[in-house]
Amino acid sequence: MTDMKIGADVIAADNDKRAAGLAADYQAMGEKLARTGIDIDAITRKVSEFFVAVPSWGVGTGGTRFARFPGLGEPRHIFDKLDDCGVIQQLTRATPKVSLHIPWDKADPKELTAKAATLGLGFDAMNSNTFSDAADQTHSYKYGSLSHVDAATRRQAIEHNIECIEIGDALGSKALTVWVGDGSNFPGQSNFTRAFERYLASMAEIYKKLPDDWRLFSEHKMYEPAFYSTIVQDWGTNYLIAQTLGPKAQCLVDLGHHAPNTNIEMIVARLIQFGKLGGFHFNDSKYGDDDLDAGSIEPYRLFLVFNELVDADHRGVQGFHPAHMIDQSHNVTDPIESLISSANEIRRAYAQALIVDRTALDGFQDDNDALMATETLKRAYRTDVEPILAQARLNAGGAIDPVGAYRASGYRAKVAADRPAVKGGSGGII
Ligand SMILES: [Mn+2]
Repeated sequence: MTDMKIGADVIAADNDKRAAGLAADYQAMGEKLARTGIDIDAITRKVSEFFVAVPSWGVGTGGTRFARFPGLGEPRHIFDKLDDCGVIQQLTRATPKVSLHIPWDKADPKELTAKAATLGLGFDAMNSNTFSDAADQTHSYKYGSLSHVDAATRRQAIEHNIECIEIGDALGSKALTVWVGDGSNFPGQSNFTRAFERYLASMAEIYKKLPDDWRLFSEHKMYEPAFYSTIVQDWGTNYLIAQTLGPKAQCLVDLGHHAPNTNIEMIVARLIQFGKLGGFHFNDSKYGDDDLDAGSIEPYRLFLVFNELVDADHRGVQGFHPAHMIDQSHNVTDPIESLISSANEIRRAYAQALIVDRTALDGFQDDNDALMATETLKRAYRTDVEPILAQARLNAGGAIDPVGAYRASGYRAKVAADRPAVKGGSGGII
């Protein structure tokens, strides 16, 4: 039984207003692409098959170290969060899976599975949390978790990750992303080598418990919550972890976890070349890990990342199936609208990368024709692929204009009536 949160009539009415315009735009774009030998329907089909997971924590309003300002109708628990994720999927048809964070989303796996099924959702990678203390835990993570100096604290963190695998196994998940806050705030506070040895030994314990068809993701982050050193500070360390642990261990690239101006697309290429690209946390940033909406600051960089992914696909890289997830903080927008918009931006970058003329690009690269090589990328990037994105949504039963249909539905006001208002004021990213 399905329990879609937006009425089919609401979506149909909104689509009706826009259908003629879309048909004309799609037709015109199809003719334009056909002149360069591209079949628009083939691109639309590929876009329809591209999905990005929504993080359960993303549907709540985020915050900064200054404060958090909750919005209306904040989800109270994982079942409310799933309702919100269901809305995003219903309208975009791009986000059929939800990524859970344990212990925040802990609930009976049978109830979670049943609830998700009514919304047409499944579960993506599981996320552990050993960067904050749960109410009932024995040992604190104030000074680290998997790399902690105390063996009992490390054991507790290992057991938590193993529990995440067990819960995920019951939910049909196939990957664990290990979240840590381990690091140091002062030079001398932590011995880099010994801490990393302890981290690797802990990760090896977790790796041993992975089912055969699972993957283990580690994620690099240059700073925060520790501000002098973090245990997985860059992609080189991330690669060393994946290489040390074994074939089921791969690296996650969170676009916001790099210094400004870092050539992230090149990191992506390197990880693909050596079989260690596990997937992405999509977001954008201006200065640091601001967790802004994907494509909001540097859409060209997002396109260049997708250019590497499509290139890998084009070259037929074996076993290439990166996981895609959004990981961002929504502080001043309705989180549902931000996630809808981000899912679209991610698909946009993918569609633009799909129309790059790769034969021409190869030729220009071999001829050292830098100008035409870069122009080949720009030509694809400048193409307005919105008709393709909208048509993909429409074909799959979604909305031509998902934010427009969402606003027309009055969903936020409806849930605000059911869910009590949350008082803000405290700091901390949720
Ligand atoms: Mn992340």
